[in-house]
Amino acid sequence: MSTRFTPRVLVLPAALVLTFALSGCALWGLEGGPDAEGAATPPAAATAPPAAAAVQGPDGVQRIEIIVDDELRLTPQVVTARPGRIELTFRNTGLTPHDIALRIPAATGTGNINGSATDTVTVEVTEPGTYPMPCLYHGTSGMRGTLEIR
Ligand SMILES: [Cu+2]
Repeated sequence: MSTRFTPRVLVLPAALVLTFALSGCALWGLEGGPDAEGAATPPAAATAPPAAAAVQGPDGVQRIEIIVDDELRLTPQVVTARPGRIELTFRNTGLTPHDIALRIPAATGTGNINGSATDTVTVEVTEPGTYPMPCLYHGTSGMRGTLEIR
């Protein structure tokens, strides 16, 4: 008389195990869980040394190219220059869009820079100081450069 009941007892635990396994995968997603090398890893600290914007022509404008990438870095992260006109060219070598703000009086930022795109901004800085260049999209992830006027 209990032979009709036995299959149900076996099916229920199997269904619970299957549900648990599937929800476990969905919970961690691509990050892979606590023991995996997941997306929770913060961006690598800047290791590139400061680089100086350089005058390259008769116009006296100091120029430098800054790479922005999918690792949420600016390379170089620290740009040095003398007071005067500085042309900053931001080249996005990745796929992730960025928007670099320039905390410099009277300067505008780049606006959106799509993957593989480039944006050039010229600023005039007369006062020596340290001027932040944060990414408006990834500032909370630490994506920030600095312009040092010496
Ligand atoms: Cu960004």
